[in-house]
Amino acid sequence: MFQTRVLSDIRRQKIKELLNRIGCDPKGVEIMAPKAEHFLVYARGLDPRGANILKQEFLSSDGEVAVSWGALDISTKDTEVLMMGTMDQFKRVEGKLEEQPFDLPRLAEEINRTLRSYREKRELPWGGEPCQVMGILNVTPDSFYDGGRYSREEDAVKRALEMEKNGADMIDIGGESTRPGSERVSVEEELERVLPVIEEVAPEVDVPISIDTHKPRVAEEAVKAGADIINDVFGLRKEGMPEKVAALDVPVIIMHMQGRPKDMQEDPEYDDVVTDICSFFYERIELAKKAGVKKDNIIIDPGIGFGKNLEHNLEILARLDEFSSLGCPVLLGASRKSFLGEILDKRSENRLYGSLAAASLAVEKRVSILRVHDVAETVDAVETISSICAQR
Ligand code: 7PJ
Repeated sequence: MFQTRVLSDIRRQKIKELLNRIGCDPKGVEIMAPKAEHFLVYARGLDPRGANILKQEFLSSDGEVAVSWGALDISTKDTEVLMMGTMDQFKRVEGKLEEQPFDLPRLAEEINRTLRSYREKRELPWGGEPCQVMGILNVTPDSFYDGGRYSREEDAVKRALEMEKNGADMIDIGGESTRPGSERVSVEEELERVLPVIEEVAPEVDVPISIDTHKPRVAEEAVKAGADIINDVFGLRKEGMPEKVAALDVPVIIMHMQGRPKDMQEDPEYDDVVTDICSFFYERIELAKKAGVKKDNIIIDPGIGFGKNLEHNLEILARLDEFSSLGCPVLLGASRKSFLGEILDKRSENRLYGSLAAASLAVEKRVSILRVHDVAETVDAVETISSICAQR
């Protein structure tokens, strides 16, 4: 028996260990390790002439590029492409593209940056562990799971301290529910809800506090009161928000939402849910940078349940690692959300185990922050999965 088997998706270091164990020459290990890592890289908006050169370059390195028919006979203005190859082939092609026309040198740079972002460990702006837990503290009367529970200030402070004790790496304070069908509240109302809580909590806890708001005035007052991070579920769409975030110079979470909370769950539609959300992030990151926000301060979040049906949410979760190609830490908020209710046929009180399953998958798929209601349980899940993933 040769005892053949297909190997798991192991990372660079493990591949090198395996080659050493087989007894390869040390030079051979360096040459062969990049041939053992395979990638599919998608790009859009290529000039069809450039796409044809790209295909030739990959083919001459024994890789492959899928292009549209319209790109082959130059009948379209631009094309999507799917590049397929080993790390070694990507490196070789990148070198050759530097000499080519049709914006191919810039494509080479983007491929290089994308592969680097995807493969490298990501740092959070405030440092610490690679995967961190954000505890949710809603000071709203109407949030779907904890609405009304922590609206009194002393209850909110108690809850924040409890989450910190349970291992929360940050606390997210929100004064406006964004559940489907919810209505917006005024700036004054939101400030009245969150400011006293931030002022009470900030001096008591050692972990950063984020303010869940899309309004520039609330963001500013909250930071003055002691908040360290802005969590914007509207993705910097409120007028003046990008400039405000830049001026405050704090980390910001840009979340994707299709539509508005009032009507976002009425038949949401995408061409390809992950591609469409990534396009949104590319556009928002550019806009934020133009307004003066530092790239290192941007965290992205695909926004589970915000203008997405069950199938959309599941596909986002299955392909979560793709978002780390953008070079920003990724946050996931799946805790007790209604997609779990749809899968399990359970109310929000009984969705803890489903939430932990989603959180565990997210750790494996390179997510940097998990926004959750159940801190102690999630911290255990994160530590377990992180220890396992460190083995590959
Ligand atoms: C999210 C959020 C989320 C971010 C809410 C709930 C609904 N902020 N705020 N990501 N969800 N960044 O608490 O489940 O998924 S409100």
